[in-house]
Amino acid sequence: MSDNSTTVGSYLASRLEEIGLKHYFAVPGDYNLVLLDRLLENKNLEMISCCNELNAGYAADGYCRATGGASAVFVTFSVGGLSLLNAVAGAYAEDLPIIAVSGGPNTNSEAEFEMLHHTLGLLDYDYQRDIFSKVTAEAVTIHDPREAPTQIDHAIQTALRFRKPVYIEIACNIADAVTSAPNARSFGGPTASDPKSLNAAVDRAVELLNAATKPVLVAGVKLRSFGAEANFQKLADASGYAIASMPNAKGFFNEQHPHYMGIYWGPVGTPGCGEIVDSSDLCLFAGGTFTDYTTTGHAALINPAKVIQARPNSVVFPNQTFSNVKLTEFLEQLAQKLKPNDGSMIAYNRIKDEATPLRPGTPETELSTRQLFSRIQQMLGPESTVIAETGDSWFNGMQLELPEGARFEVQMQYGSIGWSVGATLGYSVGAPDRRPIALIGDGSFQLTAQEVSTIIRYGLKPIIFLINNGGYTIEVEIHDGPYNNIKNWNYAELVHVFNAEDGNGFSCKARNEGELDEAIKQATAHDGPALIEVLIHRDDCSKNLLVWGGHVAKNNGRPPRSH
Ligand code: TPU
Ligand code: MG
Repeated sequence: MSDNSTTVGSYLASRLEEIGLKHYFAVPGDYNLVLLDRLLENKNLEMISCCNELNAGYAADGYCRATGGASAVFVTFSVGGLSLLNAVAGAYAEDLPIIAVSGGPNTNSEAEFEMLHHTLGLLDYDYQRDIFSKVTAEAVTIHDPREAPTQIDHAIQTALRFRKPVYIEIACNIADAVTSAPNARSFGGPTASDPKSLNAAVDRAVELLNAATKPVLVAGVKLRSFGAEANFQKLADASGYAIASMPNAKGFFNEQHPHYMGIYWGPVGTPGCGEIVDSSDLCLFAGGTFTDYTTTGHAALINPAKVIQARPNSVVFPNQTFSNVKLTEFLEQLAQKLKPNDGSMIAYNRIKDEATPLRPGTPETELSTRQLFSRIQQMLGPESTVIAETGDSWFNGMQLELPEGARFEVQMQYGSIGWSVGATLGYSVGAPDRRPIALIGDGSFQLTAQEVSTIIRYGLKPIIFLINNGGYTIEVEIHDGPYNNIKNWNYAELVHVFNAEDGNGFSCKARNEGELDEAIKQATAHDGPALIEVLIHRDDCSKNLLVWGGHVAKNNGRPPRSH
């Protein structure tokens, strides 16, 4: 092979390295084995072998969250790809640039109308790419090695620019085919705003916000994906406004900031915070998304006439829209031009509640979620990342007060249970200097439990709180039935199963406060992964879940409209 040529597989590996990846997640199969051989030759990338493709996809999701960049996952055709699909759809919903790569049929198979294993048994060779095209920003099949560099580069660029997953299918006989060596180029993130539109949007916002008496600022989930957290912080400092975060943006703004009120989440938000946002005469939502979940069944009193929405690529005022304005540039310019106004902060200080610290019970006191979360609160430091699975963990996790530097991860747009086990794996790989604390309900854990084995295999060190409340409590509060009961497991014992002869996982069960304190002490001191199974009464859940469940049920239960 000459100096300016390489193989398609090696080309892809080099590009992944160039955009900052140090790892990728994989499950092998005969359609991708040669591709994996080429990847393994790149010593700057490490393969993380997962138990199944869904979990590998969730791990790739967690890796993006940890690094702020892209991630990659490699699977085999159809049996692997379609299993990965749900995680990629989640990444689409959550604006995470996963590069999903599948091996594909030999290029001669299509030409010769061959029936193939792992397929639907039809002479259709494109269906997996077609399916992925719905959940990615770009889906390509590589059949001609000469086209591979253009296709790969374009897909990677698309993922980074739009913060969405992309799908690359590489025919199994093409991974090893010769193509151009990668040439120098850069892969940029989102493009710049249209200057005219940006200026006009900033002028309009300055005019309206400077005229308001009690303006507030709310952080939304798109701030991070679109690189706008730092400029949001600048705007918060410069404006003096009271600041709230939407639930899926928890931790994107420093919770220790003197102007931070709490979580804006309708009736289940931080007491006082919603009242200030809803009574404000003008509210700037930066990167917010307004779903039934983030607004508690649309019970948050958002009045469109008093809202400016800064979106990733546009700014929407009550009666005016400016397109091609990038969120981060808009916030940066506003920070330079707004006149400070602490009207909303003064109003908040008048009504805010001082939290009353919870006193511990005796060592024999049966565990409650409140006591559990007051212990988790004490564990948090600047290096902590809390990963909260769908379930009561959302509501209890949301009430934790994050020290400066601590982070919080939640998959609230997509809400696919089981996500957090894979995401904890991927997050731990992507951020080796942080120690994730994962809050996982028993029901969710049962979907993806085996990936704890991969966490053990690679010696990662998250602390998992497995909350055994005997069922799908969040579902109980939305709509109960016998389907919300689950089979109990000996969750703590699973770690021994996965440890087998060489693993170093620690686990134990905590039934009361004394056992919990001891468990946390041991888990924290353990130099390896830890799982604490906490036994919680089936009816013990946060007040906020009860309220939220009622609102979501009401929203789901609206009768059909008659036509
Ligand atoms: O704290 P808790 O008991 O609510 O959490 P747990 O035990 O993890 O239960 C979660 C229950 C749940 C279900 C069954 N939450 N959402 N669902 C519906 C659902 C089903 N399948 C997927 C993949 N995602 C879902 N959100
Ligand atoms: Mg449960």
